[in-house]
Amino acid sequence: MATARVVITVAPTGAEVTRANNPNIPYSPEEIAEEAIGASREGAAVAHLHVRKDDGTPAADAELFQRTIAAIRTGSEMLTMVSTGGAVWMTMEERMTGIEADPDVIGIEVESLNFDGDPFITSNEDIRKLAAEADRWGKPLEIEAFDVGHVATGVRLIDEGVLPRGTAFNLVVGVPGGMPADFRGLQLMADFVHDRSPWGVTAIGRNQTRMLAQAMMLGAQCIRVGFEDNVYLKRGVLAESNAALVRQATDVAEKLGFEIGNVDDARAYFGLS
Ligand code: KMH
Ligand code: ZN
Repeated sequence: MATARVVITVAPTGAEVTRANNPNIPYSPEEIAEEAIGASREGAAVAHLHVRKDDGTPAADAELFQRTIAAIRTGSEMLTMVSTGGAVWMTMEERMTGIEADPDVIGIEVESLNFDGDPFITSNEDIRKLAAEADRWGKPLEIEAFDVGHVATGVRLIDEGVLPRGTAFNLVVGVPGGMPADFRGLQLMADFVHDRSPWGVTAIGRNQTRMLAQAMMLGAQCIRVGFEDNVYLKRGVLAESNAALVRQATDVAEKLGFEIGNVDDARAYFGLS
């Protein structure tokens, strides 16, 4: 049996955690890029990006995305993906600013939920607007699915031709209000993925490592780690960097018998030539 390969995505900063949670969280474009590049040296092939103001407030600013992506590209060949989830309070226009930074991949929400208690809304109109923008820029999308219904909607949008065939799914478990970080939930979400789509898993919080192990055993081709999802290396021990979190994920993947995917594997995963 050929050894399966797993692409690792790093999410260096996100929008919810702050330096009160972990003082090592990067805020400036240069800090975010340095963290992404450090993570790429440990095996991350993709960087999922949000940007921040100097004080750590989530930002919706094309220039910050541009600086971050330019800095990453000077130090790594890893793929860059911009979030269009942004922060719960952003308008869709604000959430879409990262596209102007010419990333390799664009994230897309296809449903709504109470995200840890806050309404996080993505309308049908938003989805179509974003899908059209991604098409105009010639960029692949990654569907961010927070529950099984989101996966079902992603499948329907592909079948209706709103989203391209082969669009990747990121199954996110552990956001309060979404699918819990629980073995039964992840299995169910994976069962619903479109049969021609690659899929990966993001697990928020303390069950992260065991959920990512389950994801790989279920056939996930991509796993995500980073401060956006979890600031601890293990119970009570804050991670010193995103690279440390990636090193841990790499270690687990290799112990389970997987090889770590490189940038070419990441390009194939997203259907990039
Ligand atoms: N910050 C959350 C509201 C994404 O990047 O697409 C949305 C989020 C998911 O982080
Ligand atoms: Zn994100």
